[in-house]
Amino acid sequence: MNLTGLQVQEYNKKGYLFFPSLLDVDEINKLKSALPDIYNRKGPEIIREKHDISATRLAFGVHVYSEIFRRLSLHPKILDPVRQLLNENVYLHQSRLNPKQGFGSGASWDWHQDFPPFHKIDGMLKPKCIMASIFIDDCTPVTSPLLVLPGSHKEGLLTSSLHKDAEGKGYELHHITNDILENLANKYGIDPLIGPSGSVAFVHCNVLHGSANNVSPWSRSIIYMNYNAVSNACTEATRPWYQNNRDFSPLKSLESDCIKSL
Ligand SMILES: O=C(O)CCC(=O)C(=O)O
Repeated sequence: MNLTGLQVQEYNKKGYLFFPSLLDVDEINKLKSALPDIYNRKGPEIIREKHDISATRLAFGVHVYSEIFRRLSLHPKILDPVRQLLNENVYLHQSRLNPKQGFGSGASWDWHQDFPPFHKIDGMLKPKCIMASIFIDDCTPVTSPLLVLPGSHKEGLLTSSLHKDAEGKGYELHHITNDILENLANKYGIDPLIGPSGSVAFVHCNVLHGSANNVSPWSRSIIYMNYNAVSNACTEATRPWYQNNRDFSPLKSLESDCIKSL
């Protein structure tokens, strides 16, 4: 898939591009059928919700242990636009699946950029990294969609403080203060990413984003694939394989039927 010049301009301006229904229903149904096995895994790559340990908050590294998600990470509709936007070869730094379960189990995400932990912990030099966000479920106004500040990537690395989960492991976020959020939200506004399952957003790693808890009865799963430019490969190896992939080999797209043919 080739982006037009206008689409590249829009990405540079807003820090994200959104494609409704980029993947079709058959592809999404195949991806959905792999979810129960992923959520039943017992390893440290599966992070539980603090207030409800029966609910998965994040499944890291899905492209490593799920063949269908590995293929998704190499799908030409995902990988080709990422390579075009970064203008070079890429590898997958991190993948994480967020089921955002309903009935309040899927808790909120404080406002953050993805780049700070990549930079400060994993040694990623520049923000040459894109979060491809693939909707596994419909994301609607009532299922607590991902909220982004369009254009906020232009602010660069914001002042933030490191937050770790209760056990001091699992995942790291760098929260910003309310003052910074208010300033930037007044300047840029806030866009909800809304669309049917199969929609895809390509988001710059410095775009400020967050979400509220999901009190609807429906889950709204999104898989986030964070691709980094090969020339920008990380230099630190403190975090585990499922958060900081150390294989920097340039990725090659598969055929467009790579999911359907499985
Ligand atoms: O899916 C969400 O609600 C937010 C997840 C998020 O912000 C992240 O994984 O960086």
